[in-house]
Amino acid sequence: MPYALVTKEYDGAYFASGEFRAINPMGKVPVLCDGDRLIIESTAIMDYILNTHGPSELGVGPDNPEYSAYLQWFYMAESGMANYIAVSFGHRSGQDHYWVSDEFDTYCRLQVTKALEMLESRLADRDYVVKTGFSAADISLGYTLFFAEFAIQPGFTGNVKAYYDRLMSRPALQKALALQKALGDLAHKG
Ligand SMILES: N[C@@H](CCC(=O)N[C@@H](CS)C(=O)NCC(=O)O)C(=O)O
Repeated sequence: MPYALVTKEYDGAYFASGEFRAINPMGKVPVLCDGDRLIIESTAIMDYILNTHGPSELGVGPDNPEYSAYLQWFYMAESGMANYIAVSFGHRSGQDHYWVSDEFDTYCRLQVTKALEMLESRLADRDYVVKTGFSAADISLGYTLFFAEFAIQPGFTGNVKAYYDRLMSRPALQKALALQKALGDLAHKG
């Protein structure tokens, strides 16, 4: 699909500004703008694209026997993993407004550990979340694992490590990372 990528400087003051909060009152990225519709929450954005611009082989429907697992991982990657990683990452950043107690940080990391153990079992007999192949659930998880790797370094092993390497080597992801790097280099040059 054709799209225009608008990058924003990762700047707390700008995210808190009236200008940005008119786009996303939560002061976060990403935001999707489709015509006059603005939608936030990365998983909701994927769901929206799949349902309004599909059908796509990335979307798994109720006719697939593994539909429930697809939905579970599609949502859980963000709500049950990335959110905890974000809290822990913020806590370690040293910035006052992200501070939480050490006990809550431990709790957050435990949620991620449990989810990774669950994913390890899920991947015991398959390359992706559903046996029919790569889907939007793997995109959700791919982002979350990528985030975990640099934010809290959980040290992937076994099936999760193999899965992460498989996702990272996908040409589409490599293309997105190259674009991200090029945009970063441009921003540095001013
Ligand atoms: N659940 C949200 C999380 C969004 C989120 O936390 N975005 C981060 C960047 S990955 C952000 O903008 N953080 C800014 C902040 O919290 O100040 C989603 O899936 O879109």
